[in-house]
Amino acid sequence: MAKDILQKPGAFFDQFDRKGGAQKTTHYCPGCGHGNAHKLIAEAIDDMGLQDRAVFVSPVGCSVFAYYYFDMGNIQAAHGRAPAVGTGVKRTRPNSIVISYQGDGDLASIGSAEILHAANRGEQMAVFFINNAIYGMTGGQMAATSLIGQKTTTSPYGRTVENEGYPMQMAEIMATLRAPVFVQRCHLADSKGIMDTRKAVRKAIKNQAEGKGFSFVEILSPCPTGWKMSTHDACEYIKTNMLPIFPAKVFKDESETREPFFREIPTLTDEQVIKALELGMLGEPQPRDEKFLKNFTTMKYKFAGFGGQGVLTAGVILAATAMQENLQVSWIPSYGPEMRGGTANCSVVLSKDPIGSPLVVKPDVLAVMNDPSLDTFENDLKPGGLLIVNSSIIARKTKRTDIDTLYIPLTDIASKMGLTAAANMVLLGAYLEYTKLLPLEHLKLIAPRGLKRKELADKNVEAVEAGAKWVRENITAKKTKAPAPVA
Ligand SMILES: Cc1ncc(C[n+]2csc(CCOP(=O)(O)OP(=O)(O)O)c2C)c(N)n1
Ligand code: SF4
Repeated sequence: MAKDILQKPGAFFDQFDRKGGAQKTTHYCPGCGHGNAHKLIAEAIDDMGLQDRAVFVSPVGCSVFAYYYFDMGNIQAAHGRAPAVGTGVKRTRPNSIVISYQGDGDLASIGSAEILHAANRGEQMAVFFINNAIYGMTGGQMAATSLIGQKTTTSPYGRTVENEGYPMQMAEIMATLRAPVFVQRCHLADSKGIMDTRKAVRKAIKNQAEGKGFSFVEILSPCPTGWKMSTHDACEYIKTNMLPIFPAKVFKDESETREPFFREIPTLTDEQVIKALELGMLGEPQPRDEKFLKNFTTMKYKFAGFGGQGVLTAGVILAATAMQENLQVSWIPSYGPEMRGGTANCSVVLSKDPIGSPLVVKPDVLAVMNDPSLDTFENDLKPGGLLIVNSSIIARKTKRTDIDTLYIPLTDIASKMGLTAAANMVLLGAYLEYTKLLPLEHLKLIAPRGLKRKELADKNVEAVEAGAKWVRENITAKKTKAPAPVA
């Protein structure tokens, strides 16, 4: 005799580990639709034998903790960015089954651009959009999908068309795009709705497994807590209030006619990667000794100036020079918004340990090439830090008295050599000569790399030497801002 075995789908963990004790209940409120939606997805993945390939991208919202439930690959995306994260997963691992799961605040508000573009690109993923017409997690604020007249904490008199516009009909919007293969809206308000949702969930996942493209399933889902209703009334609310505005139906289904498409993983040899990333410019590291690395204290830099003064390149070259000593490095640029006369800056961190954040708020060393840069960053420099001022352009002196300052005519030195643009290399040469942080030889090795024109490469080395020479001739009392260099 056939026997039905009732048990949790295998794609769920046996036990839902949660912080703070409760191990046998979920963190969802009683009557919440997220639990049902999770179960339908887990069953489908399980029945289709896709668990080992599945990657669940959870959103910011009540379902942020989906990784406590789904026993599969899990990534938690920044608010609204699940489709972008899913895109990255799918493109690098085309064999994965990507589940992008989002609430209405996540998908239809903050993430509206991400979902539109992922859908428009036809990313090979299944998107489950849990529309409960409210921000559940944050305590019931109005969502893009809240109904006209719906009272929420941010629409206490009810949503109006005049103030907040119409409820956003995401399934309808998705169906206008050419790329999506399957778009359906369903609901969890009763058994029939749940069974329809079950089928839609399966179709979306099957489509992905068969390479058919982007599937979007909108699921109207009860939020008794946010709506301040009993579970029963919440289900009735979906039927009487939500379904007339958000009809449950298939908006588009080309699952049968679409040609399958399976993206291939680009395979690159090490040589190709090195060439593509221009890592060849670095050459092999030439570390001095273990002691240098061990004693190195983290150094943070800010290089700032006009676009075209080479401040971003100065940061890259310093970071690459430090890599010669096997140091960990980070570099991030920041571009000014103005097309002309704008400022640019970059942050560089050198460390013997992995770098947690590339952001530099309080630099140990600040190099400024123009007046606005000095004005902007002067006060950020750490007390006792080193300020390098391009005195060819900046006439004023710093107001700080608790720092060490070098005024160097960087642009004039570079111009005399016939290459004004090399002021950035003059800067680095002067800095390393002054502090002895890293060997000048490393810098001279790195400075010309990446430049295709041989004469410019030579000029870069010349500029490094000119900067170092200027320090030797003009600065008598050298100060070491860095760990004592190892001879
Ligand atoms: C960048 C950012 N902005 C705002 C928030 C606050 N926030 C957390 S969850 C959420 C909305 C969640 O609502 P929804 O996506 O509908 O999911 P639900 O909780 O209803 O399942 C917001 C605005 C945040 N965490 N991050
Ligand atoms: S607040 Fe709403 S969406 Fe969040 S867990 Fe509770 S019922 Fe579910």
